[in-house]
Amino acid sequence: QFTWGGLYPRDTATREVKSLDGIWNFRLSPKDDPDKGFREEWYSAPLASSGNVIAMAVPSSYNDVTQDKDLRDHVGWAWYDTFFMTPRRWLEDGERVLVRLGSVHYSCVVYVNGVAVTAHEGGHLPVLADVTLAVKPAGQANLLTVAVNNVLTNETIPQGEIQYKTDETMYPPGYFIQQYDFDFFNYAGIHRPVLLYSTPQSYIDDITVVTDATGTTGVLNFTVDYVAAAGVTDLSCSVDVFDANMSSVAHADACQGTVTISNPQLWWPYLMNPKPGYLYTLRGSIKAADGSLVDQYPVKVGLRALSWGATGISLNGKPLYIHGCGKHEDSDIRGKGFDPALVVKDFSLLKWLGANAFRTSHYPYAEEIMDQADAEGIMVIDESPAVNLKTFDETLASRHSEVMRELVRRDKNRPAVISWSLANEPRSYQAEAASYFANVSAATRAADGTRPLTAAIIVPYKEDLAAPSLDVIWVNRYYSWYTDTGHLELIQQQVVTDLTRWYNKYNKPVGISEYGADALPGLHMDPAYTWSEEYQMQLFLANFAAFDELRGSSVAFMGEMFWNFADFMTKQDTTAPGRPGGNKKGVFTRSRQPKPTSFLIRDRYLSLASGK
Ligand code: GCB
Repeated sequence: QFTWGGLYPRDTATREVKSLDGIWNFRLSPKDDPDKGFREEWYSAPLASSGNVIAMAVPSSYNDVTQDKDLRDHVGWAWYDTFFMTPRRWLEDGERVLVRLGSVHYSCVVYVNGVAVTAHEGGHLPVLADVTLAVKPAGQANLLTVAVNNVLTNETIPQGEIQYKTDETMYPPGYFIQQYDFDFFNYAGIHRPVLLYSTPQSYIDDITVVTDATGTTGVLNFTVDYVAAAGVTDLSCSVDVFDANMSSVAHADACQGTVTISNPQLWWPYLMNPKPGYLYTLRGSIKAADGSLVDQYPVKVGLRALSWGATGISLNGKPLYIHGCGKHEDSDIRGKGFDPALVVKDFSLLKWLGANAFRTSHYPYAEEIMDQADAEGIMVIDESPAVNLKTFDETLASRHSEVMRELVRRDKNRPAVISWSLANEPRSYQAEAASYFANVSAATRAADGTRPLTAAIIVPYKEDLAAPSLDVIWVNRYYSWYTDTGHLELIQQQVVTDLTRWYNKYNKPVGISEYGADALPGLHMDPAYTWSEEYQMQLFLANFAAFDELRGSSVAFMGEMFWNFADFMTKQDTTAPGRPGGNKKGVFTRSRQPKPTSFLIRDRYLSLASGK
C-alpha cells in the first residue's frame, strides 16, 4: 500500500535520530523459488543463521556491488538484515520508536524481531514503521529485517511485465524475464538512508506551509497537525519563524493561521538574484496545558509567490524562463543508492552549467537532494514514478493518485518545487487516457492547488489526450535523433512548428522537457555523424536556434531542458544495441566529466541568465 512516510527524521529538542546505515547482511531468494524466505521465515532469526549471506551496503542498489551476474540481474525477493539498539533513555521516557527508510525499490516488508511492522509499495518514497511495541528492553539487540521485491507488473507504477518463455525447445522450463519499457536500469534495494528515531507519545505528525509575497510583506499560512497520546487533552500549538541567522522574526500561538514578515528576503532561483535559495525556518511546537514543551519540529520555508497562465509561469511577479535538464539518480557501483558526495558534485555541475532547474525524471528523488535544491535555489519539476504508462484503467488511476498524494505530502513545503509532473511519456493517445489524466489531475490538485500540473509528453499534439488536464505542457522531442536521423538541418523548423501547434491548440505555456543525442566520449567525426561528440553539439546548437525563434514569437515558450545531465545505466534487452554501456545522452559522462556539449550549455545558460 502507499502510505504517509512521515516528516523527515530530525534531531530537535524533543526528538533524536540514529543512523542505521552501513554494511548489512544480505541474501537472495532463489529465482525459481521466490517465496522461500517467507516459507522458511527468514525474518524470524538472523539471515546468517539459515544460509550464506553476503555483505551489502545500505544505502545502495544491490545490483552492481559485486561480480555476480545473478545478483545484478536478480528478479524477485532479496533479504537484508542488521541489528540495532534502542537508546535506554528513549525507553525510560516512554518515547515512540520509529524506523524510516528513505526509499526501498520496489516494494518491501519490514520486520523487527520477527514481527512485520510495515509494508510499502512504490520505490521512491519513504517507508515508515512505528516499532515502539516491537523493540526489546534496553541493552538487548533488535533484529531489523527488510524483504525487498523489484518485480514490476501492469499494476505497479512504473509498469512492467514478467514474461514467461514457453517454447521449451529454446528456453529452460519456467524461464522468465522482467520486461519494462523505460530505458533506465531497474536498480533495486534499500536506496536511501535508514534512520531510527524517537518522538514523544503526543507528536507533530505534519506541518504545511503555503507562502505568498506581496509588495513588502511575506505571508506564511501554516497548519500544524498533531496526534495526541491516549488520554491527553489540552495540547496547544505555536509556531516561531526564524531567518537564516536563526533570529526570530515571527510568532503565533495557533495550530493553524497566518504570520507575516515585513521586508522579507524572498526565495529566488539561482542566477535570478544575488542571494538565491533564501530559507526561513518555521518551527512548530506543541505544548501541554502547563506550558511545557511536548514536541517540536522545524521546516525550511522559502517565501515566494508562484503563478501561471496563458502567457507563462511567474515567480515573485517575474516571468520565469526555465533552463535546465532531466537527470537520473544513477552512478557507478551504487546504482540509485544515495551518496552525499554525488549530490554535492551534481549541484556543483548544475551551477557550473548555469542551470536553474531540473526535472526529477522519472521518479521522486531523495529528500536530501530536494533539500539541496531548496537551499541552492535550483527549481524542480517534481515527477512521479509513472514513466511510460501503457494502460489506463481505474485501478491504476487510483493507485497513481495515491502516489501523487504521497509525493505532494512529502514535498509540499519545498520552495524549489514549482510543478508536479504526473507522468513521463504516457501512451496518451489511448482513449482511456483522457479520463485517467482527468482523475489523477483532480486528485493532485486537491492535494495541492498551488503549483501547475504537467507531464512530459511524447505523442503528437493531435493524438495526445492528457494535455487538457494539465496546466503547462512539456514535450519530449528527439528531432534528428529518433526521427529524420542525421538531418540536423530540419531541427529548427520541426521544433518551432511542433511547439507552436501545441500552444495554438491549448493556449497554455509550452516547453521542451527532453531533446538530445547520444555521444560516445572521444568519438570525433566532422562533418558531424551520429554518436560523435560533434553530432551532439550540432544537435544542441540547432535546438538552441529553435528555442530562440520560439522566444521571439507569440508562443508562451516557458523553457528548455536537455536530456540528459549525465550518462546513465540502462537495461539490457532488444534495445541494448542502441545503448552501448548505457544511455550516452549525458553532457557529462557517468563519472561526471564534461563532454564538449556541456560548454555550449554553459555559454547559453549563463547568457540567458544575464538576459543577453
Ligand atoms: C525518452 C525518455 C527517456 C529516455 C530518452 C532516450 O524519451 O523519456 O527516459 O532515456 O528518451 O534517450 O531515449
